[in-house]
Amino acid sequence: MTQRVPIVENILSANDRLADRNREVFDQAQVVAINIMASPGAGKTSLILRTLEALHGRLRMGVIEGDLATSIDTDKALAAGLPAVQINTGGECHLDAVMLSGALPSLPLEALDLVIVENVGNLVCPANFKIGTHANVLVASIPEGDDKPYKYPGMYRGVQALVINKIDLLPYVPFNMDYFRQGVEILNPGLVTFPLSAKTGEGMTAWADWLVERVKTEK
Ligand SMILES: Nc1nc2c(ncn2[C@@H]2O[C@H](COP(=O)(O)OP(=O)(O)OP(=O)(O)O)[C@@H](O)[C@H]2O)c(=O)[nH]1
Ligand SMILES: [Mg+2]
Repeated sequence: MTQRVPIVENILSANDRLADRNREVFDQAQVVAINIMASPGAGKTSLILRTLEALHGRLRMGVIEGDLATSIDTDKALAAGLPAVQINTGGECHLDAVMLSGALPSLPLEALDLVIVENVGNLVCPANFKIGTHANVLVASIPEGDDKPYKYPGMYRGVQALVINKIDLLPYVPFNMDYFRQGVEILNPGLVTFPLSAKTGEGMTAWADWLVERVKTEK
């Protein structure tokens, strides 16, 4: 006789329990944590580095960098003066709560207000794993194309804010903003969006203000 074993459900619920524990660790340290997700090259690291500048003197920020194999992004964060910890997923296409819990003791949480987690560049896997952060933010970027909400709905449904990066490229790349926004609105009505350029700095103030407000409300 065969028996059905709900392994996937068990793995996910074990992950969720650990995600709740991570959240408690952040809350005890009075730190707000943001999970940044995006496709490879959308500009997550560039946004984080610009955010550090934009928040100067307003919030104390740290970073957890998720990467398949390298420490390239962590090295950039450390060079910019950010407390940063590296998680190498060993080929996994997303971070999970176990990985995050292993990284937390390496950050000086008591000395921080905000921790930004850069998830692995991917528009599919990270959406399925809670890690214990207070908010999920998706970074879309202009060169990826305006059809991405329609093609990757899971990612667009599960976020509390959307950054539209690389707006400096709008004059050069075909991108119908109305079509893009309609797709977002169907999946996540009223989602707060921040069109910006991590390259030029345009639009960074509204994004930084949202982070400051988020930290005020959660603390
Ligand atoms: N034109 C333009 N280029 C940008 C902008 N933001 C990032 N870039 C460029 O896009 C490329 C990828 O940026 P990253 O910040 O490394 O992107 P990422 O999402 O962290 O990439 P992975 O960690 O590899 O997934 C780099 O060449 C950046 O210089 C922007 O606003 N405008
Ligand atoms: Mg990066």
